[in-house]
Amino acid sequence: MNLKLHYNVASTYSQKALLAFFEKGVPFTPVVVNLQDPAGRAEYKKLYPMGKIPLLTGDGIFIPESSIIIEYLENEFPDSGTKLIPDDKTAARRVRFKDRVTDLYLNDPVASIFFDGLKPPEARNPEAVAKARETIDLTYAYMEQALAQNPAAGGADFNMSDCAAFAPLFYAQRLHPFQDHANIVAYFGRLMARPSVQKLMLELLPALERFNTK
Ligand SMILES: N[C@@H](CCC(=O)N[C@@H](CS)C(=O)NCC(=O)O)C(=O)O
Repeated sequence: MNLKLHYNVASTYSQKALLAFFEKGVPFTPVVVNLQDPAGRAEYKKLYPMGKIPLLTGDGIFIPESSIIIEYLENEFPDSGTKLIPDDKTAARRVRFKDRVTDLYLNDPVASIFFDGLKPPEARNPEAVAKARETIDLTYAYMEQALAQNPAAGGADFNMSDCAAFAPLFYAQRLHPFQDHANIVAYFGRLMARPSVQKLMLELLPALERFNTK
């Protein structure tokens, strides 16, 4: 099957899907989408009116939403690479819960801070940024405690929620640092050491350099 992943490497949710593909070792055709370019955005919205990346297409499939893409990969390629969603239903529910917490209460607020910082000072929304920081602090507290109970998280025990956590933590290093949370620091170190993350870095770092020098 020819799977096409529509994504941009700078996008956190795209990174989540990319990590899942790399962990599972499933081949795909990359289709780079540039939502910062009005023409690129308009063109992409013809394909997916919601205009969100990542999106997976292929023979008879059209799958938006990073977690749903990962569910699809796990269903179609259960024996390939890392198992990202456990077979055991209770363990799977716990992974899905961590995935939701990570997307909603870490990724989204980190993205709010990032995009607010790109705006001219008069267009910024300090109240929304303060609220985002409050949410991230609550998530850090939750993660710190959850990681204390599972020191193998992101290492020997790697799953969909770890694909979700890498990108927001990567950007949070600068936007809302977590160095006071020893377990998160150690967890991020385990994520950085994964071959899938190293492979992602090869594409991400040059893209970020281009972004910063524009
Ligand atoms: N819940 C979606 C979120 C996807 C999302 O928000 N992607 C961002 C990039 S990281 C996007 O496409 N933003 C474009 C926009 O909102 O206009 C998922 O998990 O895939």
